[in-house]
Amino acid sequence: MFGRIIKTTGNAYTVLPLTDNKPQKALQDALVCYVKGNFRQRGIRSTNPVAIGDIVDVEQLADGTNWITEVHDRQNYIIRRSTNLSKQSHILAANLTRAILVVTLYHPATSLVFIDRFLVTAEAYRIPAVLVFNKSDLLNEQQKEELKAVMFLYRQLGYSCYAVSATNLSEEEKANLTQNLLNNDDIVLLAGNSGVGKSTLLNSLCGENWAKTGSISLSHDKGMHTTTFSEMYQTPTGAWLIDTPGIKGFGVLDMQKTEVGHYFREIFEIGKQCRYSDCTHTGEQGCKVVPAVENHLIAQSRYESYLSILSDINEDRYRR
Ligand SMILES: Nc1nc2c(ncn2[C@@H]2O[C@H](COP(=O)(O)OP(=O)(O)OP(=O)(O)O)[C@@H](O)[C@H]2O)c(=O)[nH]1
Ligand SMILES: [Mg+2]
Ligand SMILES: [Zn+2]
Repeated sequence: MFGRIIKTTGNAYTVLPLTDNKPQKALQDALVCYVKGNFRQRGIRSTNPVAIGDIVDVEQLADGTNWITEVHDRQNYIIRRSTNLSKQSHILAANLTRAILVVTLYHPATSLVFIDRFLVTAEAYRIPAVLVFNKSDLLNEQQKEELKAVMFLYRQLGYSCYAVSATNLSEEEKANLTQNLLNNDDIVLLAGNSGVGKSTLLNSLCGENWAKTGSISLSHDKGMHTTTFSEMYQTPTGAWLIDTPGIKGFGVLDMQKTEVGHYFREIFEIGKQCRYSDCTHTGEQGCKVVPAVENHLIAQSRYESYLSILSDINEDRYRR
């Protein structure tokens, strides 16, 4: 039997059988499966050998237990380091149609560096990413202006942006999000910091209170890590939405210094005119990127995110 991983909990995986690569959609046919302790995915070192969204082969034993024997080649995946410098990597999800990064500028505050690091990884693995700015109901006038500016920045770069309030999504907003992001059979990741409202948004879009939601710590203005495992749920249009546990840092993985600029769309465009093709845009002669930052053609925040990824890579080299 083969199927798609629709839920991961520690070492148990729920697999939905597939026929001709299409989900059968009969959730009662889903099997709880395990992997052997020595199971390793070739080529990728990660803390989870099997990720949500993976297509796997399952062996069903006579004693009633089900074992994952093979992970099929991944179309794509989102991978990160748990902390910027750790060697441990974690595959968030695989075989995605697109990724939605849920962001709140306040309560809790998502940093622009976090947004950019996520977008860079999505670019590197060719996964279309969109930004959903949640909790717009909590913003004051000044914060609303800030949100507009941030959305303007990312829209200019070509990323679709939505400002919503997941606890109070209008029918029109629901229809708009569904039409643009949740077509039949799409597999769509919801990612973001803890407490930004991923599970709340999922429940609104699925029309059911399937995913558990939590509260925000009053003293720290941070989420409480309510969702502890990844699970995908089907929307009324037949798309699949993946709820994931909130993540703190987003370490970018396996990138050469000269490659990082390829995944910042505007740095890539302007960087084509630098004198040297291996320019890292950090003070080389004939670099066109640094002057573009000075002239506000490239946002300061984006350049800072770029430098922060470069510095992780430098740091790594130093440690080796
Ligand atoms: N005011 C307001 N509160 C919201 C909104 N969306 C979510 N919340 C609240 O924010 C809190 C956290 O929401 P969750 O959906 O649990 O957040 P999460 O991103 O799934 O968090 P983790 O599972 O910890 O990663 C809950 O108390 C929600 O009711 C919103 O649009 N406006
Ligand atoms: Mg959650
Ligand atoms: Zn340059």
